[in-house]
Amino acid sequence: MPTFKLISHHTCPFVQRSVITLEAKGVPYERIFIDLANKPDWFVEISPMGKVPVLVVRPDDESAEETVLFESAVISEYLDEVTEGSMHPSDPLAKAQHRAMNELASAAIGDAWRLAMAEDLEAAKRHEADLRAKLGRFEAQIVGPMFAGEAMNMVDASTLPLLQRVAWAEELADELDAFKDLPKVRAWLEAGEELEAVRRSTVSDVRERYQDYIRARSPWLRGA
Ligand SMILES: N[C@@H](CCC(=O)N[C@@H](CS)C(=O)NCC(=O)O)C(=O)O
Repeated sequence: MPTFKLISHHTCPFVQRSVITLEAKGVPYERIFIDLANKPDWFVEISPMGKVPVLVVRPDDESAEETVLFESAVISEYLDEVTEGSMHPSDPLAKAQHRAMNELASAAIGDAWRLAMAEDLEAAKRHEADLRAKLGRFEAQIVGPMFAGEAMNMVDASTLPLLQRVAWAEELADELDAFKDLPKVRAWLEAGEELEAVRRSTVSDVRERYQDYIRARSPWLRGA
């Protein structure tokens, strides 16, 4: 088995996806945190998009070179393939549907970010509406307690970091409730946060760090 080094940021939901996958698969890894506001030169050199996560894969064979992977979906797919079991359904059509939902979750992370960075409540509500349209698609498909039933899969790993950040952002604004009338999504988040792989996937103060970050940039939010 190769060894893995994950280049991370404390609050990044895309990084958290990779960590959940590593944790769920029980794969040992080293985690390096960087400051995205002041990216180290070595990171700029290895990261083609200048974004985290980046997974550095060091092969067993010491004479072979390290490989750098970027993009959270690609990293998760690779980790899933080189480890025991799969976090995808075996049926090709179901697998394709799950991958499509992962894409939807990525787009929703964009909505959640725009919501958190909105300059006023009106703008936040617009982004929340975009987000809720996507969450409604999940609501219609969730089996419970996880997306596809009892076992955690890749859609859970891709989407729970999004749901956590929506909840953390909206704790700062009583007027927002992205989970209103979406009981399955809400229950999914609650059940997901109990999972060991999810609990271990962030630093312990991630919620405070995330809220501090958005408070500093969106002064209309409570407590800013
Ligand atoms: N599509 C990418 C998105 C990753 C991403 O946007 N990461 C953010 C942090 S959450 C980043 O590194 N931003 C730094 C920058 O854009 O300069 C993925 O899925 O890995």
